[in-house]
Amino acid sequence: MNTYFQERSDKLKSQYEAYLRRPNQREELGNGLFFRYQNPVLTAAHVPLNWKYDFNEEANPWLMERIGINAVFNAGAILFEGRYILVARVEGSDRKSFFAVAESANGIDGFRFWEQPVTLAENDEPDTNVYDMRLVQHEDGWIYGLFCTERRDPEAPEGDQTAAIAQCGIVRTRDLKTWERLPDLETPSPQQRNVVLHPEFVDGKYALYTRPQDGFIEAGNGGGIGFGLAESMNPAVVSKEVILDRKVYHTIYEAKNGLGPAPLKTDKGWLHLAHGVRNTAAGLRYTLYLFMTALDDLTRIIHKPAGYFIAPEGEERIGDVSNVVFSNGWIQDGDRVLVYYASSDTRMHVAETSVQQLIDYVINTPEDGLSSAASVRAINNLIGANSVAVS
Ligand code: M1P
Repeated sequence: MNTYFQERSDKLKSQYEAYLRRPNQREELGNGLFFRYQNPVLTAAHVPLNWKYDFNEEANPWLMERIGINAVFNAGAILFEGRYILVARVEGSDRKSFFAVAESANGIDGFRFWEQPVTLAENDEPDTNVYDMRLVQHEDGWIYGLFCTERRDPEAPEGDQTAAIAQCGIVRTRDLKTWERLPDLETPSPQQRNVVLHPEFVDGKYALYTRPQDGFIEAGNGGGIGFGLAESMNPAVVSKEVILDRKVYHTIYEAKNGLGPAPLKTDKGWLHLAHGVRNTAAGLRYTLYLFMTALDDLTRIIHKPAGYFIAPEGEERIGDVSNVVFSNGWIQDGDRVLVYYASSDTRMHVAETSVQQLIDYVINTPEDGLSSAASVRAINNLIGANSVAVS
């Protein structure tokens, strides 16, 4: 073995181990809603070296990367057999995404990918790209993974190689190792992204949150986060969608929105985490927001704080698609809630909070008054209440 190869191999391996063993520190003060952590929890640098390098010296004397990994983001999350599991969207340098499972003992650091990425069966119409899996432990006993499957638009002219059709692909598993592919979700809408399965039956049916959209990027007349029922998941057919959370002029969800992970059940209602998208001169800005729906009617929003819950900060603002935070996974462990969010379509982070904090936040934060005057009134109300409190 030549010295160059040996030294390079040793350095790559020790650098990789040191990176994976980095402890993660919680930020000191926070905003009272959640705590950020110092380091991202999962990045392209976590991808095992043997997914990228050929370690055969004869075949690869320069020990060069044979397969490039571009980013790790938008992970579904689940607590499974006491382990914190992320099913991440791993994107290669060829721009194709695939799923890979990573686990950690505490959910904060030490995430390691399993030996191999998920091998996803294909349906009759093969996927070109798959991404953004939402994991749900359903009361029927299966763990479902709902994800976006994307294929080139067959109607697109030859000169247009960007037009795509997005739909909801579905898999289910009991062990996160063997995944059964089910038919794609059927809905009345031309395209779907950000589809989420509700964990409980509703009137004996499967309940799905949808995000109907007219085109690949534009939600268009789709209107917002939708909701529909399906008799079965094999195949899953939603024949009627209602919009439960609409896009609204001059808000953080004026351009589009979409549900994040499946909602958490609390004694006050279902807690939902979603992303909202607004337009800016610098392009789209994605932030995360929360709302709560009634326990007896999943389509009735009972609390919705104004503005965002998490927005990109510092290095989170920069990446392949800058000014984006996106979440499709959170884990509740007793009262503790770990919110896994990706920044700028590049890396995964965690924010730590609790069910009690989230309930307090959604119930007691003023709603969006939808005008500057209403925002000033909300601040003056708070100043007034504070002056009574201190006098
Ligand atoms: O690039 C930001 C996000 O854009 C899409 O989300 P949405 O359909 O709500 O616009 C998705 O491609 C998502 O993966 C991506 O993070």
